[in-house]
Amino acid sequence: IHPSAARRPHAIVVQSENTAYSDEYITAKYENRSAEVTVTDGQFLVNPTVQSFEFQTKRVPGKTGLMMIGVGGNNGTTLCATILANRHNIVWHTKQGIQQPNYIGSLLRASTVRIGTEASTGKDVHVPVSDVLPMVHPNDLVLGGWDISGVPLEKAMERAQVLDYDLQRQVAPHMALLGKPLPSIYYPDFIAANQETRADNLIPGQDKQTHLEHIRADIRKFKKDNGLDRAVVFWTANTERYSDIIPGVNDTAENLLSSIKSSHPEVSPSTLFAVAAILEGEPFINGAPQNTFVPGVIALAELHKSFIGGDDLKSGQTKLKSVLAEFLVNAGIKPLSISSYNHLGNNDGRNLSAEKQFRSKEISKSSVVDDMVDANRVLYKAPEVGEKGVPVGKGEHPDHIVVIKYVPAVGDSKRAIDEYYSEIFCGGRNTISIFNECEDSLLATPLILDLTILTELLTRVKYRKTSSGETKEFAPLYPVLSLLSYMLKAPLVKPGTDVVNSLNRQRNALESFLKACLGLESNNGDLLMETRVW
Ligand code: NAI
Ligand code: DG6
Repeated sequence: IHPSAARRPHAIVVQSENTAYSDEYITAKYENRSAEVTVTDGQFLVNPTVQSFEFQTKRVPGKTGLMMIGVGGNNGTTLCATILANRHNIVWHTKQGIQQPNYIGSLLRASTVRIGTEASTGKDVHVPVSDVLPMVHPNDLVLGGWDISGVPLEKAMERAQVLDYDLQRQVAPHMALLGKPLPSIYYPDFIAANQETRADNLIPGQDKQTHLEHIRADIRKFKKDNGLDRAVVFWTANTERYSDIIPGVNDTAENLLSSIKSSHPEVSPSTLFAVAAILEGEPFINGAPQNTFVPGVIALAELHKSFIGGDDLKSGQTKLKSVLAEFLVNAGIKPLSISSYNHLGNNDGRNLSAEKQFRSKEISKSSVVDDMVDANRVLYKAPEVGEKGVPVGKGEHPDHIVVIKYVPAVGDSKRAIDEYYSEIFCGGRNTISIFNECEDSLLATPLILDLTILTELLTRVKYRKTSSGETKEFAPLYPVLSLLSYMLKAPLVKPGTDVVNSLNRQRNALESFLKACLGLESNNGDLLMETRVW
């Protein structure tokens, strides 16, 4: 079945006094159950808590655009070409035979969620995640964006060397209709010097305020020309170096805006794009590892109630690590070292061969086991407690190294090699080695789609707390969309809250949230109470 043929407006209807449907909204009551713990003299006093919420989800997704920064790169062109292949139902020949387009690798379109048990048989019922709430279909996204390289998209797809020739050949005329990327901003200091030869499609001048206004105008024009309700702005351009966080420059919304006015050198292109999207009230997602979201950006997003999410697509090695490290630690096995190597030969690898850009990637790839280690102080010693009870250092941690090398010959087909070396029972040792080989951009593209579609959905969800008895107006969610964490290596979260890296927990959070919007309980599913009792 062609994916769009399977579209149904109301695949799931919840019949409960907690859930109401109108033409415009799904409104659901939800009780958030948790526990508050007080630790005194080695004792944990646990008080169960309940907080009541009401969620209101606008039922009809608006017409949605995806504006990619770096649209002419491997991810950008692969995304455009594969959507076009799906939209036009293009099939192509490979040496294995005929290949159909599909959305394999997309959590939303290719994975399912358990919604309950069948009334007559008691068997589990699973539905595609994309059926839980009304979501935009990827085929319906309007595509566009910017690139510092002015190569037309059908040629840029060829340059990427990701897709089979027969698909490239057939999709090229459709890609040509998307035209040339919009000119972009290039501040050479932020990406590797080896990218300079690509930079031939630039917004003129060096004035950052003018650049900001230009990008804002591009977003407005794209929306107007295509009759869009929403444009998700997505950074899938080269990894930048980290920006220094400088008091007075990028630490508050006000300082950041005035640094843009004075063209301060520490304002990166990605930060400028994020500010443009926020000021236009459109969501901004960062698919690369750099710290685009300096404190001033987060503050600006809060001020404008505009949505942001990031950082860095979690496509292969790190995704596996966020499962394996948790499996080991939760099994009571103690990883002593995790050594991760990878080499690749695409333009991303070339950019990452420069030290500062590699450092950004190293940071995002390294943080992924921290919360699992912190959660198990049986295996790993807690930090020493210093004066006034303040912890000193981070406590015991496995050795963790990340190496990336640029090997042009392998192109987009990244090789990742990992060794997990662990302590087991009574002094034993366990070594797990993994070799993973895969086209990087074919892993990344479905994540860009999931992030875009989920983000659009989350802009349509509003909530109010009802515990206090007063009925307040429905409000939008908090601007930092930490619910997107499943697809991201270094999830951006609400300042002051903990990052969750475990892939399982990230998926549970997302599933639970989607179900909560329908008034469905989330956590009882795996308890399977009926199978535990007579
Ligand atoms: P790529 O190098 O093929 O594409 C990046 C594109 O960005 C290039 O066309 C370049 O000309 C353009 N660009 C650079 N600076 C720009 C600017 N200021 N404005 C507009 N365009 C600009 O890289 P690829 O493979 O598409 O990856 C994109 C990003 O996604 C990289 O930062 C990479 O680290 C990140 N990423 C990729 C993953 C993957 O599996 N492919 C996974 C995780 C993250
Ligand atoms: C080399 O590490 C290139 C990177 O862009 C990665 O391919 C990308 O960040 C995906 O990383 P991971 O760890 O999820 O496979």
